Order: sequence, then structure tokens, then C-alpha cells
Amino acid sequence: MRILVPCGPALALALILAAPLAAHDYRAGALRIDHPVIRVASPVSKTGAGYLTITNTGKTPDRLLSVTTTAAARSDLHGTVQRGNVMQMRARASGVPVPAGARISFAPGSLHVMFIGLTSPLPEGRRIKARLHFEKAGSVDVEFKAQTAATHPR
Ligand SMILES: [Cu+2]
Repeated sequence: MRILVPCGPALALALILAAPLAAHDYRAGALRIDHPVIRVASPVSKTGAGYLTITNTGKTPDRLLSVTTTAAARSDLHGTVQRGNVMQMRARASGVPVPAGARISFAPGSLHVMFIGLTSPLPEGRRIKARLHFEKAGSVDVEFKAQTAATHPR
């Protein structure tokens, strides 16, 4: 029986380490980052909108301060505000708060990461590396997976 004792925990650890890759999600302390995607109108678009979900499973509020990448000239945090019938994008200079226990969804018509000046074509499924900078959790490296408008309308 002694030999079996270390096997259980080792196998469990291997499964835990493998899981985030398969599910395309990331963890940093109490934060979980799910399914980052970048939507482009076509594979040769120079701009794209990044979407993801951030869940704060902890008891301490955090804040997404910025996103950086070498795949675009700029990557800004944008919110969307409605002015009459017009939706306008607004830069979120102070970042995006992630309160304790909250799930923040970046989604079409709402929060997004505006990638401007994409440096290479983004066919469906191509991934770009980016780094999320949080006030408390620090830096988290993620990959945004490309989706084109043709296959994912809106
Ligand atoms: Cu925008």
C-alpha cells in the first residue's frame, strides 16, 4: 500500500495542470480568465475586439489595468455607452474593476479590448499572445483565439 500513496496525488496534480489548456482558461490567484477571443471582420482586418470573462473567486477586489500585446500597435480597454440611438466606444482609462465574487464579461456591445494595428493576418483559430495586467493579481499571459465575423455574426 505504501507505493500507492504517492500515485493518487501525483495523478490528480497532473489532471489539474492539464485542464486549463484544454478548456482555454487561465488562473492567477483568485482570478479565473475564461475563453479569450478576438473578433475580426475578416482575416486581414487591422482592428479586432477582444472578449473574455474574468471571475474573481476571492474576497479581495481587483482591477484589470491594461492589456499589452506585440500582435497589435495598441490594445485599449473600451466600454460602450449609449447616446440616444448611437452606441459609442469609450476608453476605460482607469481600467475595469473586478469586485470580490464578481464575474465580469467582456462581450459584443459592452466591454472589449480594442486591438488596433494588428501586425499579421488573423484567420479563424489563430491565436495571439497578450498579457493582462491586474492591480493585485499581477500579470497574466493569455492567448486570444481569432474568430471572424463570417463564422460568428455580430
Ligand atoms: Cu472599441
